[in-house]
Amino acid sequence: MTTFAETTATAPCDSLRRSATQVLLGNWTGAATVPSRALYPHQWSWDSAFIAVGLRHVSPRRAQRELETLLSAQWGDGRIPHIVFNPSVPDGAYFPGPGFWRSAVAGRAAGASAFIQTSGIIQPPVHALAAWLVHAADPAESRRRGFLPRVYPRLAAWHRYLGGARDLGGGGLASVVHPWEPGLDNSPCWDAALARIEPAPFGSFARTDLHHSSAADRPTDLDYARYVRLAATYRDHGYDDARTPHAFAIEDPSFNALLIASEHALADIAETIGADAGPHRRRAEAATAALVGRLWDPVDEIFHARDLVTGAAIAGHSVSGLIPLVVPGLPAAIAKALARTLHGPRFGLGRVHLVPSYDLTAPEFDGNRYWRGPSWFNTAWLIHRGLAAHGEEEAAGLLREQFLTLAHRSEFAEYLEPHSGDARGILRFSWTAALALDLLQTSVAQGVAR
Ligand code: 9WN
Repeated sequence: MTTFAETTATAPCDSLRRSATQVLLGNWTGAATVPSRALYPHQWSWDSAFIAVGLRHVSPRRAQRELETLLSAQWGDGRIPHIVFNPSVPDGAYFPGPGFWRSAVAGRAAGASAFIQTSGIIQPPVHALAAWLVHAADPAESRRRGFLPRVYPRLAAWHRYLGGARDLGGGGLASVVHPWEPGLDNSPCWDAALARIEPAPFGSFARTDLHHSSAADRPTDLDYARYVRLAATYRDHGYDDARTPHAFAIEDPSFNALLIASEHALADIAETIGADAGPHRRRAEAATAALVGRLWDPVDEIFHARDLVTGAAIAGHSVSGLIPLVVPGLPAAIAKALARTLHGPRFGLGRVHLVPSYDLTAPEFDGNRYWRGPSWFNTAWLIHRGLAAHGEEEAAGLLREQFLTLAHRSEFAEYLEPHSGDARGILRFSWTAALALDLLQTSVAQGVAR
């Protein structure tokens, strides 16, 4: 095993900046950025938010465009779909494509666009935070283009959807209804809930991901059969949250933490454009209390997801449970406890590369397979941000240095095996490049607010 100390030499900034910018320019389609030309040839929701955070350092105008392209596909009920399909890419290039989701027809009652084809599920709400950071990169250009007044109503409608139709548990948190929604698709945390789902017949769908990535790094066929069943059931109920018999309904800590961080950003946006910030601040405070009240585990010192079908907390220790560090009003004692967990045996900060997506000591840990152990760059960026905001400068600095070195060395890999730091998934992955650009600009000493 290579130790982290042996492999980190600070990446040369100019070369890193140049190659990260090239990745983003290469993945730009004219109106948005694809996560990867081959594996993910459309626009993804939370990817675009992370991409905009990095693009703002290259072109604030293009970063605005990235977010506005995504928001133009928003549904009438407020949801921002997790994929916006590029009509010039053939349907068979990605599974499940537009022919599976049939958004214009199946989503009509929920207000899906008749013209822009999208999926019907969602991803974590990082968008208001991204919009605020994009504005902050060049406030004069943002004001000149009326960026914030244009995106504010759409972002507010998105948050209303999450706080309304998606509060399936009635406790003030948003729920996810498909493992693709929290963005951590095959986390071991979803195993028990997924086991309840009748898989779709194996011959009824054809995966395209295995044409571009190793099968050992990806979810299994059985996972996919269950993903397909859940998505088809939602679609066949018109993507109507009240009508769908949700067999998978989970309150995820990371999803809700990002909603809270974005609600604070929405309050900042409201203040800037002369709208009423009060309701956003109050919602952020109430959701923080709900997050702590419903998902915090003071014994394990981590946030655990809650399965709404059984009503029970999900015992696994996932990186998702550390991401509430990004919540500005998180009680200081909880932030300290999360930092302890991060340094402990389950996540091994400083002894492995970045932050593993799942508990290193658990039998289900798999350092190669997607969200069952590998370290991802977006979660490292979020945790870095949270650590810096809560005064954990040393840990934040360590994570930042690791991030920049590994992003460069891995050619902007999608994810890494945490022990070796070797690249997994695909290379030239957009959010890895974008967030490297952001970290190059943001030192711990400067703080992370801008
Ligand atoms: C399904 C695009 C997306 C990320 C997700 C990641 C992966 C898709 C897939 O890729 O999910 O949405 O096909 O596996 O898990 O977080 O947004 O990069």
